[in-house]
Amino acid sequence: MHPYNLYTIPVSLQVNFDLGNFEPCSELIVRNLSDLSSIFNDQQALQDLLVVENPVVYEFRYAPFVTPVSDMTFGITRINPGKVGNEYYMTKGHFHEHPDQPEIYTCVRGCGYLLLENHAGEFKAEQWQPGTVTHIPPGWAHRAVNTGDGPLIFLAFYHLSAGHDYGTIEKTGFASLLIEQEDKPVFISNPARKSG
Ligand code: M6P
Ligand code: ZN
Repeated sequence: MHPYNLYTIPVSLQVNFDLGNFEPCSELIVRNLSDLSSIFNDQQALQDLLVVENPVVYEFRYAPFVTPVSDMTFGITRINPGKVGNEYYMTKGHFHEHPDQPEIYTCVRGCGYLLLENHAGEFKAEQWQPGTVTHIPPGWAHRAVNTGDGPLIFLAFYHLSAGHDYGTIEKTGFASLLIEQEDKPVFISNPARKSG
């Protein structure tokens, strides 16, 4: 049994696209830099930053609209602007636990990229600006990267039961990193990449 309310009658909530939140909201997850230490390439830069502070890298809020026969879920994520060394702030990234589960992301503020990789190691990067909608097919790990000076905010639509598998992509790392060079985002192959 999951702990969520049952929504058997229609219900609405109100999103603030500037702030990247919505009301009413009961489920909030905050990821600070110390929660994300394994995903950044420059471990020295990471340690140097953590000595000074432990900033919020991103927050996500979600509303699980669970009924006895369905579990559509709405989420909104705000990634703050920032870098670790020259690598931009980004989400942890995950596969879905259930291999038949897709997801739709919609960028509403800021700019960046969605990095995607499947189990065969095929890599794709989708460039984002407000209004970009990306369909994530089943079997593709997904990570959003904020390459802008302000927050990157995106909506997510998925089934709660899709689940999060963080471990698989964490083991190998994504094939490419996004770093800043001469004020521009540049893809480089991940030096810490291990074969899956
Ligand atoms: C979106 C959805 C959530 C996800 C969140 C943060 O809102 O895909 O399911 O949890 O982004 O991403 P991550 O779980 O990779 O940290
Ligand atoms: Zn997902």
